[in-house]
Amino acid sequence: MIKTAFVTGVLGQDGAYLSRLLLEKGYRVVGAYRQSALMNTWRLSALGIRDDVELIPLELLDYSNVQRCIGSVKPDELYNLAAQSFVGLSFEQPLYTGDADGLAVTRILEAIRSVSPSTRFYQASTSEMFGQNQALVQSETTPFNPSSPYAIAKLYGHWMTVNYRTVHGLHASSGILFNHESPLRGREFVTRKITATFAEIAQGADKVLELGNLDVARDWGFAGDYVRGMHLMLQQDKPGDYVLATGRKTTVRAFVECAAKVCGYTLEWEGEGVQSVGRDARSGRPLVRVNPVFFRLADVDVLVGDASKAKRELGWTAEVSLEQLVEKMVLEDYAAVRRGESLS
Ligand code: NAP
Ligand code: F7E
Repeated sequence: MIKTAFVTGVLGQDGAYLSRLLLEKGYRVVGAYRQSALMNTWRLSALGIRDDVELIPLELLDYSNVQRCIGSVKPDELYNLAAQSFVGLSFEQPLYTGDADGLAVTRILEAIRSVSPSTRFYQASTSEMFGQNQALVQSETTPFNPSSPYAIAKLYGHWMTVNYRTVHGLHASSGILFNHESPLRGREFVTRKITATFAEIAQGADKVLELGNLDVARDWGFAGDYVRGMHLMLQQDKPGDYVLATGRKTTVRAFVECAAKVCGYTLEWEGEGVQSVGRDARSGRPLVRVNPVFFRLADVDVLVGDASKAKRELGWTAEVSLEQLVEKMVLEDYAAVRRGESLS
């Protein structure tokens, strides 16, 4: 029997990698995108699966549309990846973020309960839900303390997933994923901003990379590893909540140094805080500086995850190291610039 998977947010980074994985496993993949937006399928094309995913429009803010789409497909598995996923923007668009990232989860769960109760459900939850917290490493038992509208909306979606699991008996799982990146990452996120800008600088662009807080630390993994974990969660007899993370902490500053190194630069830092400048050690040319525009109204200093439950119960671990990830991202951006493409 061919299984059907329904993937919301199919045109995003994770939607593309997850769809490829599911197609490789023989699934029929129905991918939902938001009709109001430009239908930008570049990520599906980059992975060579543009024509293999059945694309349907879905408006997550309209319950009748959500119910009709789920009722007509009746998928075996539904992965809810759609979201306004940029934390910085959520301070400017708190209501939309609350609707798309929070209430929309309830619309999907309610539709599943009403018209397709045997559908297994995956919710894309996030390490941002931990916010500023006392734990050195965060796991499924660490208390949440969200500090952005994005994190608060996601926490609501997380608890509704738990609620529909316990109250209505749905097979509903929540993946609490730490940052995961790839060459398909949007350029608004710090990792891709860094790799794309260095790829341009290394090929002659007269640019200086402008960043916000260089000293925040995140746990960065490769998106291709994380979508394996999503799929594994829905193959378990019982649903649950799982942290996916590498367990390694890296500052933005260290990520920049690593990307610069792939391009043949060694960075030397001078100045503190907003005065920090990173210069090419050989020429003295400034390559990185701080611009306070990129500081958040509230940020989280450090996030690093403990994925031992996922390892124990799912057999999941992150396989790609930070160095391999950075190299992969820089080299793909470098090759695209070389081909004369403007980077997406
Ligand atoms: P992404 O690249 O931003 O993809 C999200 C997708 O959701 C985009 O294609 C976007 O469409 C779509 N979307 C936004 N608002 C929508 C709406 N109202 N209706 C329908 N679709 C909408 O994000 P990602 O990195 O793949 O992340 C996937 C999910 O995991 C997100 O829910 C994110 O919050 C969550 N997450 C990500 C990470 C990470 O590190 N990547 C970590 C933890 C959790 P447009 O392209 O049209 O905007
Ligand atoms: O920021 C700092 C910034 O925007 C990472 C999403 O996928 O992961 C992602 O959210 C850190 C923050 O990702 C710049 O302040 C410094 O502390 O790449 P980011 P994010 O906010 O961690 C989580 C897990 C998700 O769930 C989200 O959906 O880097 N930072 N300078 C900067 N960030 C950006 N974007 N740009 C800068 O110039």
